[in-house]
Amino acid sequence: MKRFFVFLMALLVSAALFAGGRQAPAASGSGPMEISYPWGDGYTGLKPNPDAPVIQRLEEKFNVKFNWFPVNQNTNNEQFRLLIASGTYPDASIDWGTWDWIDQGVLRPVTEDMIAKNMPFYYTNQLLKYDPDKISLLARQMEGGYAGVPTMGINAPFYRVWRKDYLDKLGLKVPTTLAEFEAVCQAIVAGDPDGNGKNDTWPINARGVHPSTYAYIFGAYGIMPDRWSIEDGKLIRGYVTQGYKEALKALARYYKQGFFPREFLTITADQETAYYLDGRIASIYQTPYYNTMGSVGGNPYKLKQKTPEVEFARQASLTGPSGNRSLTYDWGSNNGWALHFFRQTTDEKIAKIMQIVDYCQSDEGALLISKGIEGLTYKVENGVYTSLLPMEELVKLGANGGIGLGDTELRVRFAYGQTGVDDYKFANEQPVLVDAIAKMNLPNTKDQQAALQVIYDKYFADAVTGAVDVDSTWDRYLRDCAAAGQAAYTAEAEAVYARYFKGR
Ligand SMILES: [Ca+2]
Repeated sequence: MKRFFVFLMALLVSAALFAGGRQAPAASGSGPMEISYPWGDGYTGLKPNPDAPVIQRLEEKFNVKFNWFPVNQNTNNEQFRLLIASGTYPDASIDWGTWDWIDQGVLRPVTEDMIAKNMPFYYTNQLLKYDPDKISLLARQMEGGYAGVPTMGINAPFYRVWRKDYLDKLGLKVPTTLAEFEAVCQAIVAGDPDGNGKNDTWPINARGVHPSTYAYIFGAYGIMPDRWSIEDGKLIRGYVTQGYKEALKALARYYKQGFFPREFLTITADQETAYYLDGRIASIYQTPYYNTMGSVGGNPYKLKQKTPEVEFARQASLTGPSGNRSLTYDWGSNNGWALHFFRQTTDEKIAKIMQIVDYCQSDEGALLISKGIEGLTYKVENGVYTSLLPMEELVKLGANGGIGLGDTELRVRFAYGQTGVDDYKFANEQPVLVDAIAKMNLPNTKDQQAALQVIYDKYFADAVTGAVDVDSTWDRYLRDCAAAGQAAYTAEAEAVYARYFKGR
């Protein structure tokens, strides 16, 4: 999952060690406001040059001077945390440490009014548009307001991409119901879509025990194992629902029929990619970050490079056994990233930083920090933006990174082109399960949660591989969960829900 988040934050700030060369401005009232802020490339930690033209434009526009905070929270998170723990803070940072920062008492809260006033673009076009119930904000409540401004933009719900050439070869259509899905998978297992004379194609991918890989089947039964949903007015963890039980039985059936590799519990991402690029896997279920054809890091793109004649077809959410469309998986309001303001940051600075971040979300600002300056770092022809320099050079000039607080359509277009925009729109049409309390911290039952996760994961593996029969062991599994503290865990979630979310 870490790789996903790093990818998610590709446009986001990371800190970089700034080795000098930049003069500190005078601390007079009329001079530029100094802002300590992490900046740099999310993958490499590369930092802009002292005279980077993109940075200078931002500084002039807002009458500020950036000082780079010395550690990268993305590529050196441990040291970043050590600095925070020792009382050395930037003025602001975009990172995933919200609940630790609350515990440590190092944050300054923000209010919704401050966000609406200083970040009108983000507030209207991102937060209210993609998280209308403001779950991501409510999950960050602390004394005096909210513990930062949540990352929220176009969501990236998982969907399935089929090898359309394989379906065509076997006379199959993209399934629209769960029953059709199983029939298509059976036909692929029994067939030879790649024509190598062997029945050696898996219809779907599967890797490890994390629910995201299997969300298509969990969602068909209306639940996500690792999310809280509301049943009869009560919070319930997906792992102990009847829907989960039914989904496990389906997965056990899929495993038995050879729908995915036998070694799915231990398979590495690299091995899965190798199978896919060898034509051994007929469909993958992923976020558009990975499965849009515009994503050069994604497997469909890599396969098309290797085997140009492949064709792809997207699968919309299936109609499940209840007649409802399957829910799918995303991080949307359930993501851990936010813009934080630290203890010493003044009200004036908070407002200014909010305005800068908001500008960088707008089309004009996103163009500046993503692509840089026309003629210097990019050109536009027929609506297509082309970078004029290698990535490392762009970063040095201040482009290709900077500040980002969630994807906008323009950011998606810059990253993945029109095909990416189309794929994101498709993904956003799929229904998702919104966690009732998002990533809200439940600190009083940490031990129970750790013990329960061990039980959940073991039962998942045993059930899917057929080591245990689900029908005859389900009650024992629920008793094991009860003995490990499921009730206390749920009660804490209930209390948090009642206090912070219910009726808001
Ligand atoms: Ca074959």
